[in-house]
Amino acid sequence: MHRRITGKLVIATHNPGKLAEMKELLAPHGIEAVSAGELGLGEPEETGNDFRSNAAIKAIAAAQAARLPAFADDSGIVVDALDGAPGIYSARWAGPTKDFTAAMAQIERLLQERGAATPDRRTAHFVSALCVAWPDDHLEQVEARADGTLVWPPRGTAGFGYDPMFLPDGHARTFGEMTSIEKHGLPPLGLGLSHRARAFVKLAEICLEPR
Ligand code: ITT
Repeated sequence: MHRRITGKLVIATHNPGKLAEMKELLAPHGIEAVSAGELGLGEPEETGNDFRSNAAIKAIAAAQAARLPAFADDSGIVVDALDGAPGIYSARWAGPTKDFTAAMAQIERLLQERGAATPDRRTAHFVSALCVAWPDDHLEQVEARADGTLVWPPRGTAGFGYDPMFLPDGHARTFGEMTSIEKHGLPPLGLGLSHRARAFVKLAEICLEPR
């Protein structure tokens, strides 16, 4: 049985870009959200082997610490020509200073080493695994992806992380050139464009009242 989210929800992320998007996605559903940072919660070690298990680790840790339902996202970019890297290590490729300009340059360097110059050799997808954990250990989990190609040089200053390098299929602008509303691509713009918005649509279907 799926469980509905009611009352207060902890957003279990320490990434400001994700936090802003997760708050925006929740806003129309009238959920009272408080961030892990506001509650002074720590960051658990992400020891899972896939997005789904790392999302669960983060949601469970926050739900236990706050004694409230907690909502976590584990995400990353999967580059086909790099055998799926950086994947679940997407945050780590930016290093302790969270330098995503350097992380994007590293991807580009590896793509060039492999001679991946044309769009068909530069395909990639973002993945978002979302998990809501309750203090009694109940879990709800969903996952979605957004497909596209990697451009160089990066374009746009909106968004966060690898957004300026990612051109979603069927679009002429990178996520870095889109407003967050365009990146979500939710009604009336569409049925979900980003990995996170697409996963959130699935979560909303099972855990939230219709907006
Ligand atoms: P939390 O664990 O605290 O949520 P984090 O940044 O460490 O924050 P992840 O472990 O899930 O989160 O790392 C995912 C990385 O992938 C993240 O740091 C981003 O740089 C990148 N990423 C994920 N979603 C993205 C998006 O929508 N646009 C651009 N980059 C994204």
